[in-house]
Amino acid sequence: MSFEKEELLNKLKESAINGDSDQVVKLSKKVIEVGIDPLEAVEKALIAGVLELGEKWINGEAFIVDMIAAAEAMKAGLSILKEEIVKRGGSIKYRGKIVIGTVEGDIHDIGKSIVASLLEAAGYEVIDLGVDVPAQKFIEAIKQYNPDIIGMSALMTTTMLKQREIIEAIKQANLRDKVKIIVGGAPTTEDWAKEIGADGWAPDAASAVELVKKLLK
Ligand code: B1M
Repeated sequence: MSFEKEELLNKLKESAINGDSDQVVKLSKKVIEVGIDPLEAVEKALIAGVLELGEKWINGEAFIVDMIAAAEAMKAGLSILKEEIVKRGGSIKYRGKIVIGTVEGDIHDIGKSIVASLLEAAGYEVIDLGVDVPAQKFIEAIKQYNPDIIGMSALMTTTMLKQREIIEAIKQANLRDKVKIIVGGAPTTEDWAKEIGADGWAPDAASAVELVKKLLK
């Protein structure tokens, strides 16, 4: 990687860690201007920054307010880079429709937002229900949008159990055969997905796109 590129990505990462949204937006625009791959900037600067600060927070060297500010800054950068990612994807005709959300009781949305952005870039219509999404809202979204896929993100061992509950609720509403369901989020695994009767699982955003392509082939 050239020195300038490495220096710019490090500055972007530091700005995300410092929760400096203005600087993150400025540097994200610079990344696009100098032709750095926006996906690389998301992975090597924005995600890397959140995880680096996450380690400090878990070890008590950073506080939750730092984490929240970093997450907001990271998402400010993602919104700039996402446009470029979609542009480079170049596709306008939708290849399918996905409703995605972080499950009830869980407000982690960084990973879910990255998955949503990459799916949009790959030419899918994505309806993002946000965070803390109860089963009823997923059910209403199936009726309202008639999506091909429901995607559920959970970041905690406690809230991933909601993924099972929401699949059961979709079954109770006689809608299970209308959609494919995929799950993800750090504590989830392929075995967990199978155990709860999901149609697929992905460990990261890029694999989530491949999984959707496979399910909608
Ligand atoms: Co939270 N938090 N947090 N946190 N937080 C974790 C998750 C934790 C592991 C940290 C720790 O203590 N070790 C821990 C959970 C432990 C457990 O499992 N029980 C934890 C805890 C306990 C908490 C609180 C309870 C802390 C507190 O208040 N005491 C609280 C809970 C709030 C709540 O949800 N009710 C809390 C709060 C927060 C913040 C709000 C401050 C912040 C989130 C900000 C935001 O999202 N807007 C936060 C953060 C940032 C973290 C860590 C540091 C980073 C999570 C993250 O964004 N990772 C996290 C520790 C860690 O993971 N290192 C931690 C980066 C992101 C890109 O990865 O989300 O896994 P991830 O997404 C990946 C893949 O999972 C996959 O692709 C993504 C991109 O590659 N993927 C999918 C994700 N969703 C998918 C969906 C798919 C497919 C793939 O299909 C639908």
